[in-house]
Amino acid sequence: MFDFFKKKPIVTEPKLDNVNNPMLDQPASTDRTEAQTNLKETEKVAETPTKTGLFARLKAQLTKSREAFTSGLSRLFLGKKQIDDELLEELETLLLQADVGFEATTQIIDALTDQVSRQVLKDPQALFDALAEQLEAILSPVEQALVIHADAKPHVVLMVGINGAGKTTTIGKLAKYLQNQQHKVMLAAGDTFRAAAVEQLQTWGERNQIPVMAQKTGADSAAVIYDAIHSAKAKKMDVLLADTAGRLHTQNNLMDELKKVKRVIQKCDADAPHDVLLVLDASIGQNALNQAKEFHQAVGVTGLVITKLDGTAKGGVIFNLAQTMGIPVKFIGVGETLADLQVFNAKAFVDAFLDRPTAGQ
Ligand SMILES: Nc1nc2c(ncn2[C@@H]2O[C@H](COP(=O)(O)OP(=O)(O)O)[C@@H](O)[C@H]2O)c(=O)[nH]1
Ligand SMILES: [Mg+2]
Repeated sequence: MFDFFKKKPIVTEPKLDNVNNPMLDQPASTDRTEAQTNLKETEKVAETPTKTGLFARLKAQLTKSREAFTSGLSRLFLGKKQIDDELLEELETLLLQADVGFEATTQIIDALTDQVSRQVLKDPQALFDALAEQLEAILSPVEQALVIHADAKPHVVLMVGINGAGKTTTIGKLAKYLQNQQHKVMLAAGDTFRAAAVEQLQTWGERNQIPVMAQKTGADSAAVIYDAIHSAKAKKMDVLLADTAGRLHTQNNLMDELKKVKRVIQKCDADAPHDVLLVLDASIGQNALNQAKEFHQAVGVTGLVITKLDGTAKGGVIFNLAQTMGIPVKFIGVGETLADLQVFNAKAFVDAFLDRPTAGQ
């Protein structure tokens, strides 16, 4: 699997058709120069994607979630000329199976039933279009981009989430994204529990010329981030992305630790953290909801990053999260390369989820 953090220096002779395809894994070698060249190819993809390219990528990466849902939909509609109660009931089951969740499903089905009874919807195609509208209406309110406060210097972003959710990977992608927007970015290696975590961030920072503030494994996470804020202030950084340990949300002591990190940060800057981004792995489905509730209660989450939407059929959980939590979705992760962090766009997501063409395609 391609992982730009863990990846060892790469390839001696890349095949021509592999050069621009960061999704294709490459055999390891020790040639550092070639590795860097190859890494740059990966990064180029992040810097210059067109709108059409991004949509095509999103659509390709959402294949599993889409196929699970739309194959069921086409079976429902097969041979149907009219909309009846049975069709709506089956649609309800399909939405629940797709992890859309009880509340969002109920809202959708109620709205569609109402439109059918008012004879606004006359055939399955009209129902499909109305379904798309409803799905978009659920996601639109949570489509809120990350806004960097220009006067914060630094705008502190605390990344939280359980082990393996994709925090550190997302920090790398986000750092690149913000750098491309001309922000000066610094990273704080706040995951001091895992020996490899500090190194992972440092190596990546070195490769990408992004400063990383770190102490040794076992250091106090709050202290690392506190020092990093001071340093970022002195260096007039625009953004500080702070990594934290992947803590199990059911372990109160770990939640307490996060609360402490937040308290300590506030001693440095009363407005910080300016954002607390919760990274959620979409492939855990409904469990994402419990995680969101617990983290939100503990540290007040300002935005979500939903990762691993590629390779899972549980992408529908995003509707569930939007409907029940209403927390802004800032970004989605649809793969392991730098280009695979996308600013969340409700319409593009629904179009990719339902396999509808989108504007500009
Ligand atoms: N397929 C896929 N893998 C991802 C995505 N985001 C992260 N990962 C992988 O998930 C694993 C755990 O990520 P990591 O950032 O170390 O998680 P952390 O423990 O929360 O810091 C790594 O192998 C990442 O490459 C994503 O959007 N898609
Ligand atoms: Mg990590």
